[in-house]
Amino acid sequence: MISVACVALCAQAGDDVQLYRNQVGCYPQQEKVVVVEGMNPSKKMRIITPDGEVVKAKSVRKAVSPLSGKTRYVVDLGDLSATGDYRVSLGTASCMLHVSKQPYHDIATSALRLFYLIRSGIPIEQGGVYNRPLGHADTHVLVHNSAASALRPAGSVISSPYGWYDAGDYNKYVVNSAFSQGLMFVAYEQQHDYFTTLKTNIPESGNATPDFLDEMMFNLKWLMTMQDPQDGGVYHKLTTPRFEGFVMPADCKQPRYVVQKSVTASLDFAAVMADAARLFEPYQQDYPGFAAQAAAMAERAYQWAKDNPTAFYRQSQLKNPTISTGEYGDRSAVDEFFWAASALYRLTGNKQYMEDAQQYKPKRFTTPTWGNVASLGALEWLTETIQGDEVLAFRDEMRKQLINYCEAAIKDVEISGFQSPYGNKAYDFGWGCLAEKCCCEAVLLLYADKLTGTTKYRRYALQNADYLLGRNATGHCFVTGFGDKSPMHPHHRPSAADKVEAPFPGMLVGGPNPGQQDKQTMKASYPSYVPDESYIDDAESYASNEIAINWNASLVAFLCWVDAI
Ligand SMILES: [Ca+2]
Ligand SMILES: [Ca+2]
Repeated sequence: MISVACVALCAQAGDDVQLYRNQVGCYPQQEKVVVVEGMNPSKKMRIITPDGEVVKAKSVRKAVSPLSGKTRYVVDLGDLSATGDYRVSLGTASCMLHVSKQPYHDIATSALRLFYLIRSGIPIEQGGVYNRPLGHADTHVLVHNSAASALRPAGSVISSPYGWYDAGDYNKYVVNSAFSQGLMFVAYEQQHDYFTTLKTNIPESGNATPDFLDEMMFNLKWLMTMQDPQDGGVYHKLTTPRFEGFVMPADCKQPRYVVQKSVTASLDFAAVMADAARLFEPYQQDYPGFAAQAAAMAERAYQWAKDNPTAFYRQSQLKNPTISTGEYGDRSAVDEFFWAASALYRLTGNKQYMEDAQQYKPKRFTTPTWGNVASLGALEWLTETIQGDEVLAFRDEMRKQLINYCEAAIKDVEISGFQSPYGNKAYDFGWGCLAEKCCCEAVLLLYADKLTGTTKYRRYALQNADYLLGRNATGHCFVTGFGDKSPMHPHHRPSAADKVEAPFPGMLVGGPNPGQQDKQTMKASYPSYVPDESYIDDAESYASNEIAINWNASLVAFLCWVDAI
């Protein structure tokens, strides 16, 4: 809810003409829309084609934002199917729209390559200006008293190297990294040919395994060390007691711990190891024995979760030392049980997993998040490789749920403020919304097309790309290193500490978040409380400008999929 005073102020601020458009680029056949603020563009907008021809816009529609009360105009530029740069001008404002055959290739590749740049426990030597020495070897990690077991009492030392740094910080969290991999595995399976040939210039680019899987393996190697070999339970995270300052990895000195085993970490681990066991099967040459080992680890972790179904991670109960880093807490493991049982059924065909999945299945399709992974479970059933009558019935149910979800998502596009499924409701905005809502919604739309053999939903998925890359109320392209107005100061420790002006490229920031949970600790103020404008490009803003592996995973799943089709 916004105040009357704000509406009046916002309405007056319209002297400047603003043009909002996708700053990265469009396909020749993609819908081309510019959103205008500050002037009615009817008859006054000029569009100059790459050949210098002046053409008229196809249509103009007025849209009043339910979030800010601002009046905007949604302009459909028309077909514009020739490749090249189109100049759009109105009053004193002008912008370029790039049309090309592979507009998303660079940004998609960069989003995936980001995972190389944030690898932990190795020196980065193929990162150009982002090269850095080894930090966080994690060969001397302490077992916290909350995680103690007979063979690993409190204070024992284990080795738990590699994996990706989670987000703006330097810790490694099982829940989030397993979720991130699960989400990217969905895209990998559905666009297999694309991913198997994609090169990302990483140390493993010369081997016989797709670079995508090599990158996944870098995190899987770490994940495997997070299972207690004695009982199969999985530590919730590997962490310092407190967040480090804004320093480089090599300068971090706090001790690192593994903490309490949790039901959610164990189940997410089980699901992603089951998926990995399947997906790495053909790549024994580079990773001998991995598939069998991952399958066995997955089943043990699942059994531990069945034996400890209420072992939720409770950070506030941890003492000596207390732990104050990201909690990734959860109150329901029903969705995690569903994902893990589904993935394990797919891997093993064991009826017990089918029965468990039936017990835990969701009633409707939801956008996947680290705390609610039910849809990752549903997608396990939607692949064509699972056979059998019982499976087909299950599959049909999940398919209906997905289509219902997609129909609801696209319902109001033709009256929306930015011509997109995402971004029209206040609840579209919150911590991590650009990933958890905008990108993940688009992935599900693309999935529905693939599943039903149509191209109906593709248009809407691309509209979310337009939103993400500049056609939104802030005018930002929300991926670092791309577009002409993108975040320069993400909440990301190495980007802030490395003395390189530009942040790591290919990072998706959290985005507009009216919750502003960080405002008390920031020197700067947010420009607005309006949900779709509550964003600030400030390194202190962890609530709107942080980066995270699950967010980049959704960007990879989305943009690589788009690039593939
Ligand atoms: Ca490779
Ligand atoms: Ca959950």
